[in-house]
Amino acid sequence: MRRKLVAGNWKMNGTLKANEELVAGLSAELPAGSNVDVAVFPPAIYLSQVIHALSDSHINVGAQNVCEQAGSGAFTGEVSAEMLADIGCRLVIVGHSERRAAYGDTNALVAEKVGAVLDAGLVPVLCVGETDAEREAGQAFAVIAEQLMPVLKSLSVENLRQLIIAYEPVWAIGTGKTASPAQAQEVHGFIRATVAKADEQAAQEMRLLYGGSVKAANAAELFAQPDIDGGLIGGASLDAQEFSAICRAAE
Ligand code: G2H
Repeated sequence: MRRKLVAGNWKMNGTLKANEELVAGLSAELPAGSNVDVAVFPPAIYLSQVIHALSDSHINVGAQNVCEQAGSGAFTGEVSAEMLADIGCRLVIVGHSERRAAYGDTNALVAEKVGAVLDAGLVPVLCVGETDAEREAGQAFAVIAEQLMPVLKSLSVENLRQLIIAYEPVWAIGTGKTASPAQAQEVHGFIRATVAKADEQAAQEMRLLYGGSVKAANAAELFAQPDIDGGLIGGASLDAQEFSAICRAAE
């Protein structure tokens, strides 16, 4: 049985004060002992604040991006996976569509970042997903296979078994449009079958998250699908009550 994971991607949102309130709300709303794993991904500058605030909590903290270069060196403005591990991060989102579209995260670079995250002992949450035009052209599976391939090819079986994949159709991100549970399940089934070609056990154990305008009102139906093991939540993760309701929908 795969444990469900609900992950909150705060994107470029937050202030010291707002984070303190959000984390206090989550701690109050989400007591330990649930059968759902929960993680939040604040902006890099607030990671230490949130890790400290959640130090006694079951809620994990992750980063939204990472440098593909290991360790330290002359890479101005970058943060390495080892640095994230050093401050207590547990997970890292890699290849979010916003980074692919605006910051040059190609499939090859994303695969390097996934490797860097694993080498530092952290868990990558690899994002994949097609645009509206690609879906309309019947290219959704081909695009996702192309996004997966460099990662699947570059990882050892042992590392592959650590990976989490999030399917985020670009047309559903922050748009209010959600993939129907059947549409999402179809792609999740495809992703699991693709991973199975590399390693059957990894495919069976791997958590596949759905992301794209998930809210409390649509979460339960999505999470009930056989290959959907939780969600990567953007806008709705900034409201403690709404995010907690999504976490409860995964129980
Ligand atoms: C997709 C998702 C979180 P939202 O980007 O990664 O955002 O839930 O706002 O669509």
